[in-house]
Amino acid sequence: MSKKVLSIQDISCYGQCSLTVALPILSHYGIETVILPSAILSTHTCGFTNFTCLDLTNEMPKIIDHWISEHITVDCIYTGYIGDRKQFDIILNNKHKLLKEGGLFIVDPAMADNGKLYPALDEFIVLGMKKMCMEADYIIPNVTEACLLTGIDYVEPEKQTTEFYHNLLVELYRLGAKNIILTGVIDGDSIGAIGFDGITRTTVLKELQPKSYHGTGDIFSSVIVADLLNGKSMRETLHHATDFIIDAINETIDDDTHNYGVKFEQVLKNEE
Ligand code: PXL
Repeated sequence: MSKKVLSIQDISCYGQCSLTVALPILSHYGIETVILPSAILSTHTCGFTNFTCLDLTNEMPKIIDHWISEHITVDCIYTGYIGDRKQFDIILNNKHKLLKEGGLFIVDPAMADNGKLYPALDEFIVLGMKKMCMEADYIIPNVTEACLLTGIDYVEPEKQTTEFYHNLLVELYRLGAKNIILTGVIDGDSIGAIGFDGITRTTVLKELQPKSYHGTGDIFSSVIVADLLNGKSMRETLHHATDFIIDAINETIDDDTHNYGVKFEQVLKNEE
């Protein structure tokens, strides 16, 4: 039977991130999607100015209450970018009502990159993401997010060591997350991710790409969510998600007009 995922994140109408990438990717891998949009923005908030934002915090409990009255449940709740701190309690207070028994709560604490919080966010978002990570079955932070969640000082990529990554993983596990997938891990000319379940570390590294793009974190997480629900192992999942990002960058890199996201659609097409 096909699995059902509820994805809670914003709709950035233009810019290839959050729900506009999660939905096509999950659907492609045979997952039924349910969405709870946290806000509607004209674009994402990095690299664009004067973007519009319609906050949907007040609508969220009404949508959830209707689902509960209809006995709607899902196999997984997958959260991403959250722009309003009031939404964390709404999600945490309702997640057990919406998740089937044994269902997965997967948190991508999408809030920061390259040592900095995204422009529209503040420390209350960090606190809220931390609360969600404490209850998660899987969390998928990048190195900057892992530092914000643990209080470990961020250091530039050239200074990041195996020990630094290990400390981040151990501290994130101590927070309460059952499984951690740390992304954007660098080793010389390689980049990738480390999975950690409290005992075993699974490291997958591939060739560092010449350019980085916005939205690749959301694509990475969406592939991971799909693969985990489809029963793939941590190692298979990490290989697939890192290869997917490399392929998407290669599809995009020759087009100078396309710098707001990556052409992940071509990768899905090539996988058919
Ligand atoms: O890709 C993460 C993301 C999602 N949604 C919005 C964003 C960002 C990152 O900046 O601005 C609105």
